[in-house]
Amino acid sequence: MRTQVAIIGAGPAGLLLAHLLNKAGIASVVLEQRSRDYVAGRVRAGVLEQVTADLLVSLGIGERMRNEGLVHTGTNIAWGDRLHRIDFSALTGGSTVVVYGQSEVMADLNASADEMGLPVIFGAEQVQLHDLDTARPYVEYDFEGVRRRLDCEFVAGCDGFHGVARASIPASVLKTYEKVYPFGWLGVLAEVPPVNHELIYARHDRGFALASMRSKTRSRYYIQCDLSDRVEDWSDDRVWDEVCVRLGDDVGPSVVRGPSFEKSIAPLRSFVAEPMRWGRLFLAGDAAHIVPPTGAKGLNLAATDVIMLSQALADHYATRSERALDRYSDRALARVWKAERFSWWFTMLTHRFPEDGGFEHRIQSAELDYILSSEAAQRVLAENYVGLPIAD
Ligand code: RFL
Ligand code: PHB
Repeated sequence: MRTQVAIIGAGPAGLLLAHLLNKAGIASVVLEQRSRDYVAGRVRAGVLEQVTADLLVSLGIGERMRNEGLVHTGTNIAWGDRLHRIDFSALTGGSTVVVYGQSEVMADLNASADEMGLPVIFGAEQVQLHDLDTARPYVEYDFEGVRRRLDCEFVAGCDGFHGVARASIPASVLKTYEKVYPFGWLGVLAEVPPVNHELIYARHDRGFALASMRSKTRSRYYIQCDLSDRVEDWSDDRVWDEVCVRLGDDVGPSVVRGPSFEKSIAPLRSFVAEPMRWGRLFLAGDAAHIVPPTGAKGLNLAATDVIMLSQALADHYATRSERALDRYSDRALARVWKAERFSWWFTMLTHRFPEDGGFEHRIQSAELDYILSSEAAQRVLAENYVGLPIAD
């Protein structure tokens, strides 16, 4: 089999790229090791930046998001038993975010890929990338028990943090930066109405909590937990008690409890691999970088990476020039590092750090106090949360 771009991974980055390339008249084949239901069913991101929402609309797959997504014009910080609102719209000249789950985005991307006949191969195992530093790279994989070969001109590594693409770049070329946080997030989904019409990020002495949602009848809550905690340690009652305490006296008592139907623990990490290109291989999304979820940036970064990558490939096929391809890594990384900075900062501001003494705690309180009393500081938060522009 032969194509122009072999895309490894059918998560948000891989499928969005397949759609973008198709729109630009560039052929691709997506190879995904897991099943379609597995990838689409993972409970992950919930907040789309304007640029991500606009991308879905421009690809003709924004219909359900427009009808069912919840547009939020602000967010809230619970601290010192009070709720403080950050008005994105007023602070940024009208920008908003859309609450629409990653599993819904995946369902829309898959349905539209089916309709358009985009080749997406689920169950492609043992993927290996070859000759990436030549003009004729190829990919080998097992499918239905047979080893197969896909010849291509470029490979897009959209295969997440544990994929093969980044690992195919020689260690002498790749530089990685990493920060691992000393806690995790326990997340639950429950069929109960959200406690508030917008998200609430809570800084509490017992640790961080986040009240989010998937719809007007489905809530998503997260609480900071120890890395050694297991899901079995957290009964629903214990989760709800902790959520209520951490959200503070203002909103805690209004939380509607109910049985959770998903409960998981995720570690928090910041990670960047540079460069995001080696020869004919280009990395995008979690394959190149991870952010702690506090800033809601992971899925959005995957979307903006593939916007830039599709532009570079389209420019290459139109002009046969290497210029845009050569610029991809620097251009993407400039935006990635700003999102890394914001996600790190928002995590440091709102979490309890086990090693912190009284000094760090007081500094955190002073910063929260400053932000909540300064319009300039709130604008910085708002501008980063709704998403920075994609620079040329
Ligand atoms: P993905 O989604 O990990 O997809 C990669 C795909 O590649 C496949 N794969 C392979 N395929 C073939 N061969 C191989 N060798 C392969 N190895 C891997 C995998 O099976 C998979 O299908 O990466 P992608 O596409 O870059 O997308 C990234 C996003 O999924 C991720 O950044 C977000 O979910 C992060 N995230 C959030 N992002 C936001 O923008 N807003 C949020 O509110 C938000 N909340 C979250 C989050 C992530 C979380 N967790 C669990 C990590 C909340 C949580 C709790
Ligand atoms: C979510 O709803 O899953 C969510 C929302 C905001 C975040 C992280 C996760 O910052």
